[in-house]
Amino acid sequence: MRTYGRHMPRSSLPARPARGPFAPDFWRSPLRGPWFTSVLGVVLLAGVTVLFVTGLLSYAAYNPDLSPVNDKTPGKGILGFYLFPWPTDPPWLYRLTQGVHVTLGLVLVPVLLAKLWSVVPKLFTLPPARSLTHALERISLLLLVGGALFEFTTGILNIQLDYVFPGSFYPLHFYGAWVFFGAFAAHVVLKAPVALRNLRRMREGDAEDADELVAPRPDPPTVSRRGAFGLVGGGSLLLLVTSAGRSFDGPLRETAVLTPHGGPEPGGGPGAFQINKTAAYAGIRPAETTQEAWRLVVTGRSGTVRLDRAELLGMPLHGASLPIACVEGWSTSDQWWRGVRLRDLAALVGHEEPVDVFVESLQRRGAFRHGALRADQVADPRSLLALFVNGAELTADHGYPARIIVPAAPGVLATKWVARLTFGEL
Ligand SMILES: Nc1nc2c(c(=O)[nH]1)N[C@H]1C(S)=C(S)[C@@H](COP(=O)(O)O)O[C@H]1N2
Ligand SMILES: [Mo]
Repeated sequence: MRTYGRHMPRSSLPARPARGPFAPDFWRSPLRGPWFTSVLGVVLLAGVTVLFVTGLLSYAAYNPDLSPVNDKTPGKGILGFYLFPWPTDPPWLYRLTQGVHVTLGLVLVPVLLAKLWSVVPKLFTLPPARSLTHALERISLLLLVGGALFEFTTGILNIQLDYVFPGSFYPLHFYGAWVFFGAFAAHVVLKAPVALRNLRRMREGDAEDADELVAPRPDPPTVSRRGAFGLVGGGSLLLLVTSAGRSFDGPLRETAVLTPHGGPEPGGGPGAFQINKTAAYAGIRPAETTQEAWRLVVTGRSGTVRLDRAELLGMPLHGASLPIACVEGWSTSDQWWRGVRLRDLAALVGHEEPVDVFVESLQRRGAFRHGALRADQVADPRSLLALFVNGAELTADHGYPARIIVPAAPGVLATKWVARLTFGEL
């Protein structure tokens, strides 16, 4: 005798009972259950919220509304609503927010994988949709799981593989974040009450209700629930101690064994801090940076001036102690920069009032050879066209003859090998 489901018209029924992963008793782990899933869910609720907020902050830190180059998502429309001018204080702000974003993202990987494992039988329930609401719920789950995998994958590829998608990572990770977080928020609204009830009930010692997550015919346990949490937590801890060092330099940086440092290891001396792209990689020829060849071209309201290195050294020089903090999550401690204030250069071409600037490098190809800074960044007395670092001339790899350094700005805006500054409303 075949048995038929009660709610289904006969015509659409499978002729045989569900087999393989679609059969409820295919899933045997005694660990699966509402409590296991709820604990992981609550950890992700907190963690993903922090990831989303620090991600939005990183987006704002890029000055995304400044044309022509920083605005990489011109079609963002209403998704740009939260934008605010990224401040220049405290100077370590991006170091903190982006360090947290990347390190936490890595640390949550085992939790995310365990959570997906804990609910995987649900992906195989038949029929695929019982009703319109059920169909909508399953579509939102698809967006949730797909969005999570997409965001974690693009994020990890970006920090591990040295920009596999230069330029395109930014819009992908940006729009992916909105899809993921939209589905995440809907999921939380639907599931948080159940998850919290599950946790409370377990604390009070109640048995678990029968639940679709609980295996109907469980195998004997090979690991306790506590052991499984230990495995997940241990994995997270391992990722933490092998990646948090990227936010420091010196011996702590050496502990970040799992994470590439964004470029070759610098040697000793004043330039001994993280190098993102070397001069050779960026195609900077030594002949174009000599005293004879290099000129800084500064344009503004009153026209254009060309300055050689000697003329720049003749302007008032100022110092500032500032870190480099990359979107990849690594950062350096404060370096001692010395150079000409950006606001003095603006004044030189007729801008006494705070004004935006468009920065161009000698570099001809590749990402990050342009950058746009906002008027308040230009106005800050610590914002420099740096000529020296740690008491010596900039090294070629750190941007000789001149580079931008701005407090709290992401490393990507600290343009190296600067050739041209154009002041004016952007
Ligand atoms: N011209 C140019 N400037 C650049 C880059 C680049 O590739 N080209 N990389 C930027 C990025 S992404 C970072 S994080 C910092 C790294 O600076 P550092 O190599 O001196 O540590 O330089 C920035 N300036
Ligand atoms: Mo960077």
